[in-house]
Amino acid sequence: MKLYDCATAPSPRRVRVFMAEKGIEIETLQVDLSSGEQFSEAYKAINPLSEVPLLQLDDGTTISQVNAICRYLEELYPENPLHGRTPLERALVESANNQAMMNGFMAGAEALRNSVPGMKNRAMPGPHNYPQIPALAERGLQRIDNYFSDLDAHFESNQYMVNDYFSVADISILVFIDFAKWVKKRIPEDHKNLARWYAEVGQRPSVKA
Ligand SMILES: N[C@@H](CCC(=O)N[C@@H](CS)C(=O)NCC(=O)O)C(=O)O
Repeated sequence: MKLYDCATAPSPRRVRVFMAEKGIEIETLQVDLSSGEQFSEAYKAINPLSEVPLLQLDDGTTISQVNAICRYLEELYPENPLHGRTPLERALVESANNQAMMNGFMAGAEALRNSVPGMKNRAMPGPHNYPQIPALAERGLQRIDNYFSDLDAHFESNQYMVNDYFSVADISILVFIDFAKWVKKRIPEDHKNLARWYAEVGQRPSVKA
């Protein structure tokens, strides 16, 4: 198995932190997004979506999308489950993880990709070009603020996203919060619950991945 990765990008970091939590080691190949390597014919032959991360199995099968890759690895390495230990936990983790994607990552990507000059015409990742819409960048910043507030309220009475169970949803949110710094959004001073959670999960060795 090989993981196509980019050390500086947030989406593959979610997979790296997940693997570190579970003690999984996989051969990792870097795709240099800054030079546009994702659009090279060689990489497009492996991943027509021109995105990272991508997991390639020994028989050549490829799995794209962070959530699908983490799910597959969870099935292969069931010890220390991060997707839930019971049917209810699995449902709650999936719900929280979907929200992290929609309200966190999509908001951050909207804010970044619709504003920075280096992403002109690249407002969405993937094989198709889309022009930037400045109003979407503005809305993305508002959505980040709102998600920070929602998370702060959640952590008032919960240790992690799902009660006292650390899961893949916490990994997604941690990586989102670090990604939000790219658009100069940090946990506001008065969001004490979110800051408490961030400080706690930030001490896990896996976050360095
Ligand atoms: N929905 C995809 C999103 C992956 C994604 O956005 N990857 C970014 C890096 S964080 C990428 O490959 N960007 C390439 C580009 O901007 O051209 C997933 O969850 O895996």
